[in-house]
Amino acid sequence: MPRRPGRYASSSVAGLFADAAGGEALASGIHLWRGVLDERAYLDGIAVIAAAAPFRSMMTPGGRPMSVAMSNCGALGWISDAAGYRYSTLDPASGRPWPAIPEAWLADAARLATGSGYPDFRPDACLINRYAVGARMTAHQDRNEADFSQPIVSLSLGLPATFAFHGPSRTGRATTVELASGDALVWGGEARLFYHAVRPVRAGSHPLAGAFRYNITMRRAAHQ
Ligand code: MD6
Ligand code: FE
Repeated sequence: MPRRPGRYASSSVAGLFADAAGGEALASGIHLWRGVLDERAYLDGIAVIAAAAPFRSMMTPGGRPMSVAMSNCGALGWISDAAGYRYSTLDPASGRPWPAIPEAWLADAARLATGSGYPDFRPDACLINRYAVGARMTAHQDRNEADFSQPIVSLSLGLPATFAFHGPSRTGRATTVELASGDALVWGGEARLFYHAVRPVRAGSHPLAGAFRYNITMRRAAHQ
């Protein structure tokens, strides 16, 4: 996993990151790990998953197409349509199960979660967001999961984006952070139900991802 070897050099020492050393605590429950992902490996993995479960623009419950294109892997995939937001074992576009979460992603998620103070994280759902230039995510809470004591591990690839988090209320003052390719965010504890948003992705070109930003969120959607 390491792209900057120093960052994770000692991560095989059990417990070393139990206090989130190495990650940066942006707020209670929000841990940022900069430049820790193998970008090429992740982008290759996304391409493999998208071959089986192509990116698609889902409809909001209100009937508008989302600007972000989505796919999933794992036992459960997050979907949205006229019936609402929920997790589904089947890809509604194909009627088949979602592809499996790559083992390397699960290993990274476990290591990042453990390093951020969540040693028991076992994701069963992985949403992949694809942002073209101008796409954005309006303020929302992630609340379709069964157990809010479980964190979310969020990985950013490709074009950078401004991520804004508010607090327990949508109208709370936003704190913004730039998420670059290779960055990981672990989102849990007091922040687990904070409202957050992604500002419209700015024009640009990433050497490996072109004019796209990808975000991978691994979650525990069902009870353990
Ligand atoms: C994104 N991320 O970065 C959207 N949700 O494209 C999220 O909505 C998100 O990064 C929950 C936890 C972490 C996240
Ligand atoms: Fe979210």
